[in-house]
Amino acid sequence: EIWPRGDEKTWKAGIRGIPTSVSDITNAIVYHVQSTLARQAYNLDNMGAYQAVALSVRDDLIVKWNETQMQYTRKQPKRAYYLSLEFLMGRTLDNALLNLGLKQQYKTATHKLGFNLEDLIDSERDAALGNGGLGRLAACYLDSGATMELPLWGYGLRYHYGLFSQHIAPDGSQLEAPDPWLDTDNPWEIPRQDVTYDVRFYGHAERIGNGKAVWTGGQEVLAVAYDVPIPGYSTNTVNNLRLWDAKPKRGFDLNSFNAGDYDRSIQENSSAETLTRVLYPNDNHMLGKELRLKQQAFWCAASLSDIIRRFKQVEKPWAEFSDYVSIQLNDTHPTIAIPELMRILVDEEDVPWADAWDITTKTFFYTNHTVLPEALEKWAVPLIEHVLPRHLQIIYDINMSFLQAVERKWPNDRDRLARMSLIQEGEPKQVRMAFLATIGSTKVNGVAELHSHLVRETILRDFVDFFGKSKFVNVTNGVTPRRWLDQCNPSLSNLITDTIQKPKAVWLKDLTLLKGLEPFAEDPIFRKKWALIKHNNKKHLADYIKTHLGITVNPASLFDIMIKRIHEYKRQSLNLLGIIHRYLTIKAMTAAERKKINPRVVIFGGKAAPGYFMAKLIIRLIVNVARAIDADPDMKDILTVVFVPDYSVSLAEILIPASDVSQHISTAGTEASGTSNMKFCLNGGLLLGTVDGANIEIAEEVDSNNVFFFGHLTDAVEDLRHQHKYHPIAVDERSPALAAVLKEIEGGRFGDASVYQPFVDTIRTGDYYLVTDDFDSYVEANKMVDDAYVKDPEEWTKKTILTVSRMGKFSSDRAIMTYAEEFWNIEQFPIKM
Ligand code: BZD
Repeated sequence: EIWPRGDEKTWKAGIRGIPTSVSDITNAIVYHVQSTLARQAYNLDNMGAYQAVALSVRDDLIVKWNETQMQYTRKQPKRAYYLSLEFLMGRTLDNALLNLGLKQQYKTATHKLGFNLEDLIDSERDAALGNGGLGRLAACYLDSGATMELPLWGYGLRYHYGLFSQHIAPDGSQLEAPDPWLDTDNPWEIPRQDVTYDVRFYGHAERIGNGKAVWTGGQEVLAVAYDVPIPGYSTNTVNNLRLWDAKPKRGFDLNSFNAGDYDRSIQENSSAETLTRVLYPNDNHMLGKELRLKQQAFWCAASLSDIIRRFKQVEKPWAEFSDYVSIQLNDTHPTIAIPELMRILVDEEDVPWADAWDITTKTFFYTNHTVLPEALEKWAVPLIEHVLPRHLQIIYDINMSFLQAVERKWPNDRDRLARMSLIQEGEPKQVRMAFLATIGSTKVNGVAELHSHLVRETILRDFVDFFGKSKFVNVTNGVTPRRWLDQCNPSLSNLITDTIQKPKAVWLKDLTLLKGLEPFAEDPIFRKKWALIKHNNKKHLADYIKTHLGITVNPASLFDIMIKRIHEYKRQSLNLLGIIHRYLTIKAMTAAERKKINPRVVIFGGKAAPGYFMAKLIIRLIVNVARAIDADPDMKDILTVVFVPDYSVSLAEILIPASDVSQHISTAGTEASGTSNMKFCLNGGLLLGTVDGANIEIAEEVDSNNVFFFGHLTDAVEDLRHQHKYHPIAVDERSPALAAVLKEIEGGRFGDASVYQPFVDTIRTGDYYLVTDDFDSYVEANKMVDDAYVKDPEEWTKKTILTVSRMGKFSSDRAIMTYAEEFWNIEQFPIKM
């Protein structure tokens, strides 16, 4: 190897190491205060100190990031790429310090400079580049990929506005405000003005024979890379999350500008920049907007160009592409990458169609996250034709050869051809993206056992018949124990370390070692320490609620938490109706009876998609029920309901460690997995849930004695829905208790009844999510929770210890290693420094 320029020794002498002594760290911070921020000690506030600290940590990350990327480039291991439209990262500073192993040093260093590290950590704003579970899963997987020392990169979009922030209006309804998170400097990204690609939209595609075509005209937009370093925990690996920003290709149209047409000259500009303006705030709902399709195409095209440029450095034939590259599709959002890779291979690289298809299908893997029909992506054919004319041709060609193969297998089965076609007939015709992702991939996976089973039995049944069972597999989701235990619940993490006698750096990377806690469930002294930690976490949450909402909650109460996107299928409604039932029951009691009740604090958090009327109405009713209960002196210290506005990753880090019970109560068969259920259990909260998603596997691991299950099972749902539709029975008959609750809402107890009538109607008629059917058993399950919590606190604590000790399976390290070994065929690649 030849040193590129100058004197190697001089270069190497200048290369920065990672300062680990407190004095080197304070020097680095002061340097950034003085030079980068141009500020001084006397005018430095928490925000400024946060920035200086973040910049010095960024320097450390970059050292390891450079080393990691250089070693990948030199050795060329096979790499995997995680394509996700969402990465819900939350805050970075605390996580980076813990993963680098520098938190203690920074604590001392900032203290010496007159600051409290925890306050600085709290000054950071969340990177909310995702809606919910799907986006947060992507973030956990990046953490695990780096921690497991895998050559794994993420690709996404650099949205200038993250998920909207939520406010509550005086009448209780949700108000949305934009989230301009990049307005304050973002130290966690490295702009790469040198890494850019052109992406084309619109224009004209002309076939030139042999399956090839030429695509010209239209609009060209520039994709610019921004790199976000992803440090592994206690390793040298720092992987990369590459986010694309859209820029106009030419600054502005000089001709129109000179002709005095200023508006026109900047039009192209703004249309390019709109592309990465904002994250779409819908989860589990398909919205057929042109801009969304352009976002998908822009991100897929840029990412593939980048991956291919890297592949070309190894100078291998195209046939070996999938020996160097695996690409995981996070839901169908990046499905357009399949025809895009075909386009590059066939049109630009002269690879014959059949070979190109072989390469493509070996490269891609598809994760499905939902079986809800309204969430499955379908794009109108005329829209694709307009925005991506060449991709539509390719989709038609793929469909043609696929349907020919189906026809060979099942001759003259027209129904089957219609069912399996990538194109759904209708006005307009639509492209079924889940089908395209399925036929273009080597493996298709669901995210929990039940969900994967439903994928095989329902939406992709015909495809299982065609391809065989082995292509359709399960990888149960996981969560990173670094953020979701060590970072958010340090006291519990420390107690675990002391108890199982394994170094933290060992058990946090092999979560099955939590098993070592199990014997201590029988140790009363240990239980006392354990329970005290929970109590302190509840106090911490109570402080937050007091400061931010002015509501007093007693940490001695049972803390019952439900935090997730507001959705009818998730059934916040069931929780709310259960609360009203509890309220009415307590109202009917004598003062003496009330004294015996175990006080409960029910906490909700979650955002509704701005266009989702019913979800927003549910928020409004929650808030107004909370207010009515708060205003009722009879409920003091017995029942409190809190809606925590603007739920986020950083709020979850306060809420989750403080729960005694959390609710995961979706209609059976609707919640693909759920991941917060895992986080709660990992922090010693128990589940109140339906037999759905990953709840089932959690119960299998921790023992169903330690989970409060209720409600109908998945296989009953279809019949019940049929009954509601064709043989409806009044709520008064199905559940008198629920009927009484609905009457209170309709009687105006929680404000103008007419406002809430549309919500009540969803339950009275149709009841698609089976609230009526599950209500009574839900109330029963809540009684079991109360009894277990009050009657035998020691037994309760035992349950929580046993639960934590058995949560090893749900580490995202296990999940990412499954993807690495069984899908991507990539190997661990430790970085030596
Ligand atoms: O994905 C969620 C599922 O609902 C959960 O059950 C599951 O645990 C997680 C992770 O697998 N799905 C989403 O969060 N989906 C979205 O956020 C989304 C966003 C845009 C478009 C469609 C869906």
